Amino acid sequence: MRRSDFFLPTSKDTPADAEIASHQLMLRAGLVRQSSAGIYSWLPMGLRVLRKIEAIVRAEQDASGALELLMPTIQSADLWRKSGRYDDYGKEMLRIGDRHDREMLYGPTNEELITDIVAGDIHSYRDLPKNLYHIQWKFRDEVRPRFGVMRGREFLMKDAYSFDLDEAASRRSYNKMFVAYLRTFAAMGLKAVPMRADTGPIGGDLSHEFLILAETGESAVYCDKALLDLAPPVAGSFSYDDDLQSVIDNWTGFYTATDDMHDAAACPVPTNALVEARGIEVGHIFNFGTKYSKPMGAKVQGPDGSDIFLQMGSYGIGVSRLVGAIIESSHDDAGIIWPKEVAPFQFGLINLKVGDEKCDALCAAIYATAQSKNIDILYDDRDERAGAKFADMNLIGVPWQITVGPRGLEQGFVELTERKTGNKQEVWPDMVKDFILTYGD
Ligand code: 5CA
Repeated sequence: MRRSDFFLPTSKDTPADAEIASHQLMLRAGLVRQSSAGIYSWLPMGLRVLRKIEAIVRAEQDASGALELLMPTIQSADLWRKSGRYDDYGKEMLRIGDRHDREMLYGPTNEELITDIVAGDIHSYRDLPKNLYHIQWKFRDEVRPRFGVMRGREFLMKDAYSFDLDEAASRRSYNKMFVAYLRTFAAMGLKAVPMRADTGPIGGDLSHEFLILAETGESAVYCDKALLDLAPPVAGSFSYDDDLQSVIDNWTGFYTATDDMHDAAACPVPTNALVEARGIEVGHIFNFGTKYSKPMGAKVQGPDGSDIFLQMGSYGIGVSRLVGAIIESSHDDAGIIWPKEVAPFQFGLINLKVGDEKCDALCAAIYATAQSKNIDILYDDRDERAGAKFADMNLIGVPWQITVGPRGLEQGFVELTERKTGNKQEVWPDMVKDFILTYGD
């Protein structure tokens, strides 16, 4: 992408209404614009990142055997009356009347809708297990939307719903998602900590939250340092056909606690092995038996011909929240530092002297090289001061910067800078091209 063709409104000024780094940087780096409280438009740069995160989530869900579908954002109130949650949800639910005065709502989650679909179309134990997911916008009329996309009112969630014949099978479905979540966050370059959690309005008695650690996290957490050193299960080392209980036991065998649970005097972990941090909840999984299947009539005929209500679980990932959470855990004073797995562009090409024949020609060649391999590159071809171009490239956080200027070229080199470390190397142009051509191999 040529910067001159792109829509990337960046700014040097810290927006007054943004309290935390990720929110400030998302506005300054031109990722989002607020349209009303807790509701955002995703500009082209922000959308690129959102799509990358979505793609990683989708790939890991698919690998675990979950099936993607797409349910609507607007749901009927009647469905929620069946489960009893229409009244329970209170003011957090956005209620809408259609032209026939039918009561509708903007879905805050989808347990009712998916259970209704399954109740209508799955009738035999032979059709189980099933895990169905979608990646869809949700609306929750949060009392205090804040921190930009981290606690929005409209937000993008991946939500999966498992249906099984009995509790043991339902537990296996839960375990699969647990492992898929460990892999999903690792694939984004993140370290996520699973913690036993409350179930709140979703219900059930088995639940885990996945937190990523960052100073501005909403919850204070304590955990055994050893948990942070665990490597997530890699392909080949496990199979989704196994019950995976030993993997889960390994991950949940460490001490973790939230602020209110933690008692320093009674803590089993010695102080020097205890991590005290703050966390951002990026995922939450639940197992709740027949809480929805019973009232919504989701049952199958079992092997002996009797009716059996389905055992269910639901599994959420905050896709739009992750954009903020990743920035929160990966930035510096100059701007965002994207992990390459989710970066909107892998390379930023800076032409220090637009109009100089040699600079223009080499930049065009480097740009073409990246394009030939479908590697995302942002070419800053604007006639701007060098300082402004560097500041912008640091702000938007592209992993590698390639700087082409007349002085370097006279001696035959260009500069390659790693955003994360700031390490600079002077290299021959052909080496840059080779680096691009072998990038990610
Ligand atoms: N039905 C269940 C699982 S599918 C559910 O709704 N779980 S949840 O309430 O925990 O939400 C799932 C994830 O969505 C959370 O872990 C969080 O990452 C994200 N999320 C929840 N509320 C918001 C919000 N207001 N803004 C941004 N992300 C949110």
